[in-house]
Amino acid sequence: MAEEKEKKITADYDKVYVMPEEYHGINPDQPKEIIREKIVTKTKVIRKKSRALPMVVIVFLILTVALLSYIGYLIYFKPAPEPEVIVKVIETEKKPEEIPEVVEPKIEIEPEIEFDPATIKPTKLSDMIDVDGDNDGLTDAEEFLLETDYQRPDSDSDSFVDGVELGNLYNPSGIDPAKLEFSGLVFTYVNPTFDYDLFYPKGWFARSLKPDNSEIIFSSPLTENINVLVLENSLNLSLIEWYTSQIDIEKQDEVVEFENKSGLKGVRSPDEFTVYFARGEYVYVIDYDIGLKEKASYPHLFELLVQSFVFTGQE
Ligand SMILES: [Ca+2]
Ligand SMILES: [Ca+2]
Repeated sequence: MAEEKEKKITADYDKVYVMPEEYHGINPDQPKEIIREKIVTKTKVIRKKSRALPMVVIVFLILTVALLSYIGYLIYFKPAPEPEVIVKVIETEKKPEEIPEVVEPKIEIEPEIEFDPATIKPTKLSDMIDVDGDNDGLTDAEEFLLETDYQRPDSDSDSFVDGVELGNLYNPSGIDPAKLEFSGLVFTYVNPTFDYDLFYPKGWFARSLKPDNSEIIFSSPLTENINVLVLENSLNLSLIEWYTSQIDIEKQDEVVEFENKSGLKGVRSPDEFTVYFARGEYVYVIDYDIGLKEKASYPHLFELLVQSFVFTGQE
């Protein structure tokens, strides 16, 4: 029995010996257990190798697939390069040091003009009269309102020049009606509170600035105004007394008195822009305001108000 086993092992050995080289190196003279153990060990190694081979192939395939996937990713999903225009913008962008320095415009400040009394414009009304083309005593602006011929001194050919006629409250634009108050060229303003009347030219507007009618403004088309104010004179001073009490004592010799066409005595201011009348406990002031204008367009119409001013009612 043992011999048969040994023959069989020997036969197996012969078979093993012609097996692949993995079985080389087994000494047939070694004890059979050792030979068997080596054979078993080698067989396990071969089996391990036979199992490791597919794993290598699988890993190789996985790596290959991964590599191909990465290549595909690089080909199809590689981020696009930044647009060239951005690069150009960056290239053309000026460096801070290349930005030209901003030069602020120089502002020339005019020196303040020192006040010099010698340069003051003349303040006397008679020195500031506007254009009077035909030299008839009415400015061109006044002749427009009075419908006279600004190129003919005697518009109605009655031998009286236009300015003289107006100054005497006559109609300079026609013989009939001769009186200015009936000509339609002027209106009569009646103050119901302080009892006075006066003429003012058509085309002007009369307006009370205070509820008690103590301040009336007559507005012209050329932003010139005539104001008529009523002031308190509670001491019932005469006009001269009241006026001199309002001005510096050294100027009291300059008081200019006059009498208007109604026979009313008044006082003119030295600059001729203001006239004063007085009655009872009130003083009446007629003031010509030309604002900032250098020429007075309506000086003779201002005189119309002054000359036509009259008190009404009882004192
Ligand atoms: Ca004239
Ligand atoms: Ca005339």
